[in-house]
Amino acid sequence: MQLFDYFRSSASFRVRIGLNLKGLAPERHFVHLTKGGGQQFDAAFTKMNPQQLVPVLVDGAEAISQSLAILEYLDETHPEPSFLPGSPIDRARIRALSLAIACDLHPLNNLRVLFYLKDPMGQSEDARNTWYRHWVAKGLSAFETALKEDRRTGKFCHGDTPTLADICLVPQIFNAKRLECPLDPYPTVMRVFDACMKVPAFDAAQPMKQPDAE
Ligand SMILES: N[C@@H](CCC(=O)N[C@@H](CS)C(=O)NCC(=O)O)C(=O)O
Repeated sequence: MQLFDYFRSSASFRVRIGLNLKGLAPERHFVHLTKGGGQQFDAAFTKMNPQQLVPVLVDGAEAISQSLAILEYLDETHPEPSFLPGSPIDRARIRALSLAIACDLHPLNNLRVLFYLKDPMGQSEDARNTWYRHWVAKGLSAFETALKEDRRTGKFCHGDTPTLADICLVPQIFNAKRLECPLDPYPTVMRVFDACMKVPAFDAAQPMKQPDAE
């Protein structure tokens, strides 16, 4: 397998965690998202992913985009340890937590959205940071309530082993820290984050431990 990723990309970070949890080490290809206007716009990469977004996982002749599709593919092809354990209702909760971050929070703060706010929308860096922190606060505050008020929350988001929900949460917290978003209001989220970061698969996947880190 081959992974096309970028050290700072949180969607790529999700996939790196998933690969580490499964004990898989694909060949790595780094796609710099800003150098020379962004290597995600190169013709060869665009052919693999017309969305021009990382990550992309190539398995044999097939290129898979979308981090959650990649993670579910890895889970189906390498079932242990499971990212979606338990009964259908357990899996529904894990998916709901994962999608709250991957579909509702993360896209609003993506690089191309922030760039568009700058040009052509003409928003200052302060205004863009306000936008960023607003959506992080809204997303994490709901996530905190969902974790705190559910007895199925354990050491991790759902039970005592890492699931897809933790894989989505951790990169989002790294982003929030980088943009100096206040995290004190989310003690349950941060307890789970700290537990995840003690797991070597999460720790080794973090941005500054990647070969392309700057
Ligand atoms: N829903 C996609 C999101 C992928 C995504 O937004 N990737 C970002 C990095 S985290 C990217 O490639 N951005 C490039 C750009 O905005 O031009 C997934 O989960 O894979």
